[in-house]
Amino acid sequence: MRTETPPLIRLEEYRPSDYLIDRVDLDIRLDPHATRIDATLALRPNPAGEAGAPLNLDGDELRLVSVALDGAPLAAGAYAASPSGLSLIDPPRRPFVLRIVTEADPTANTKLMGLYRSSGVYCTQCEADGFRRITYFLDRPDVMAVYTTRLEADRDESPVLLGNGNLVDSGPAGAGRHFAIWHDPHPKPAYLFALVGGRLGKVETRFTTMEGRGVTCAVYVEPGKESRADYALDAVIRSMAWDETAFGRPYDLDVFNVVAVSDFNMGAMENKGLNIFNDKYVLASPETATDGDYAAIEAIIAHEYFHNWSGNRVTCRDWFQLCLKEGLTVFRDQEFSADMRSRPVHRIAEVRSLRARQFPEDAGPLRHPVRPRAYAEINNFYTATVYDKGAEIVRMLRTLIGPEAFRAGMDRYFADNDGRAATVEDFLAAFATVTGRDLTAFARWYERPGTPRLTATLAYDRAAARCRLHLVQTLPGEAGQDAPPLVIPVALGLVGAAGPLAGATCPDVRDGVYVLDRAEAEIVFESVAEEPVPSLLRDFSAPVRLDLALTDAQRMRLLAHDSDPFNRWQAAQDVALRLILDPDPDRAEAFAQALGRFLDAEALGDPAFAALVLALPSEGEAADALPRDVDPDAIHQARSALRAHLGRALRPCLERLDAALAPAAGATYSPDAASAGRRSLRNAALDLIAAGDPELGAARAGERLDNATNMTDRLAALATLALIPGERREAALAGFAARYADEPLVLDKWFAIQAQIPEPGTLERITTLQGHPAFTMTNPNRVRALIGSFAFGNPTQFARRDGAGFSRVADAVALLDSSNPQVAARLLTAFGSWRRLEKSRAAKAVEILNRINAIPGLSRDSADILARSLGDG
Ligand code: B3K
Ligand code: ZN
Repeated sequence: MRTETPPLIRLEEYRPSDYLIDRVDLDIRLDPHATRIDATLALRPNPAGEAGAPLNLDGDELRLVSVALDGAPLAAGAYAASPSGLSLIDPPRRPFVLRIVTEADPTANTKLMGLYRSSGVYCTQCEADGFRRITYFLDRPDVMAVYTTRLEADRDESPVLLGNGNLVDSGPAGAGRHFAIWHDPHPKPAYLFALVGGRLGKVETRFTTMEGRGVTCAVYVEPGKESRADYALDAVIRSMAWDETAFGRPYDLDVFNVVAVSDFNMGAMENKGLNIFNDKYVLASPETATDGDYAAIEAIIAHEYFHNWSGNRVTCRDWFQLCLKEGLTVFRDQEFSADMRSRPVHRIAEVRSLRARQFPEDAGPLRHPVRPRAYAEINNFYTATVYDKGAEIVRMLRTLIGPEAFRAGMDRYFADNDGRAATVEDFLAAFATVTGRDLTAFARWYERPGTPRLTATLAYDRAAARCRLHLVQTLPGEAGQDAPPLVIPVALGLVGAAGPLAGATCPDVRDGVYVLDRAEAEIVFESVAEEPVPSLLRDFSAPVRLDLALTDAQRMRLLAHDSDPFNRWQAAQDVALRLILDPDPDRAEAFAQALGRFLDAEALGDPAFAALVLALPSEGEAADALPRDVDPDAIHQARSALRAHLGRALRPCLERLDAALAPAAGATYSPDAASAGRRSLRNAALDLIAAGDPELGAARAGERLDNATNMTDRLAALATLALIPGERREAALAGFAARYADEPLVLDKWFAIQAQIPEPGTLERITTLQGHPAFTMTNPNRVRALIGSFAFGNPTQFARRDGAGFSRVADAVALLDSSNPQVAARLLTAFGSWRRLEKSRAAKAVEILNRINAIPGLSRDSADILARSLGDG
């Protein structure tokens, strides 16, 4: 068994680089198997580094062809080279020029890091440490250089040649080849380098910035799919306009290019002026993409574009500061989506995703602070904690200081750090400066792992018309009260029998927010005319778990009367969650009645919101509410029973909604939020009808599938049908596959739906699907659709008692680990919550994790996840 764990890199050991690189000139001759990279680096000793230190350039699986210093080949003894590094033993103590020629085989690069080919298109992925797979370099974000890139390729194979920055020259290069020279005037770290070469179609348009700069914006896709890029291009333009209005940030180059590729390890990458995307987050048509896909495309286009300021102009000093760009940019894309769509609906979606992904991570062995203090493999830290909890910290900061001061602080941050590699301290300093506040206590959010618990109790004194709210904060696993408290903004209000209690006053609450900065506090409300129900953590004002003992009736009062949409939704979720964890037919019936009243009164007024109210907490969320002995089968049964009950009890109401929300005959599809909301409620209604009466549901879903005019309705119907075993399901699945045989991204949806069927037969189904002609382990989207959906989205079958589900995922990891360690390691994180499973399942999980751990030559990526998952966390 593996005994060594990968070595750790620690924040406290950060030192500035001994050398800096000011300019990089690249001459890259693209070839499928022998691409030549001729790099000229203008280096100088860093005044902040150690004088006379050896120069150690990073490399990863590199093949060195030649190296020269100031024009002369280096003597053999003057340097040491290996695939993973190039060192100059005694470099000059003055500025010098290194010319390094390496050769790479992009076709053989299955890790999809560095330079690789995707369906014949040359592309790159350099974050976090992929540039060192192209040439030897100081591959760290605080080394920033100005890049000029000459690309040369066969004209037929790669008519399109794209680089960072602006195009400065292009033309024929002889022998059927051509070249393009790109210059990026903005100094950048190597992780933002990119190139693309290939046969691509494009859509383009012009945008004029607030500064009057004309920008050509283009989206490049597989030829023939250009019309599917229109929505992404529109999202680019809307993002550019929004960042100017909301944050005063204009674009800073003459071109902005987005390229879609079909083999990509994650969603997209913010390379300067040349964003490279997983095609799943670019291509959309009503026939192939759901409303959810359109929303995701809009959000990710925006996210990558917003990085141009939060990440590129101001970058990170080191990878421990990852949340500085990611948390902030997620916050920015969330605000953008909220402005483009319904703010409360979007907020609820954000919190659902936080609870589904970040809360379990924060409660398991893979937990880490938003700013980690140590890592073995940085690519394993692109986590929900860094991204989503990171965004929540920025949101809390805005809540604490108010929107005007927040905007002033952001302006200050950009002004003070433009062109720099910054830290979390630099970020907070900007806000401290503009507000005059001390943010040291607030900064603890970046350092303390785990989801805090906020326990609240309310006591009402009728005679005095006064109520006291007692609040206590605790962090999980905290011994005693020694640890300093966090600063928790608690947005709150009191709700009476007919609505918010307007007359109640409390001097500690400002603008509806109480700031809890102690372990415990009591706040007093006066002039409270009737016994209220507290509405706490409105709009989910802090990423904490709230313990507040309310009766179902009190929660239903919040659903009916709270002014805060988030807490109205939360109230229904809380009742449902309790009913899943502790089933009770009478209370379920009362819940159904309350939901019925809510739906009748409001569903058609805000269908998207109503659909969220109808969506019960997921099985994962129910598991997450339990400290130990999680039995996924019991949760599944309880949740299904509750859905069946609601489906029966609400049937007439759901039928009415179904009819009222039916699209007009001949109506054309539009992905806008209002139309999407109507579809989501209508499909949620059908799904609940089917839960209550599977026979009827299957017939209706079959009909909807046949008559659907868009992918949203078609897929929703298929998902409903997939839960109802029988001939009809199999025929529908087969029909869908035949219809979309040439659409890999649509087949991914088909793989995912089947991988999530909560039946013992699913494993066998997955075996069959792994042999499907459209499936391949070499494409990350396929792997995530089939294996990922099973591991992360099918709790009963993944955690089967016999271990066969764990085993299946382990086999996939074993198969993938050497060819694509990043995707393998990501799959392994599905085991993150094993400790809370009931004993027999937990024992199987450990057995299987140990089995993977024993594989000789396991990647650092997987070894790191295993070491932490099996450690004492
Ligand atoms: N910054 C990239 C993620 C890079 C992941 C490296 N393993 C995409 C994003 O967050 O915008
Ligand atoms: Zn990002």
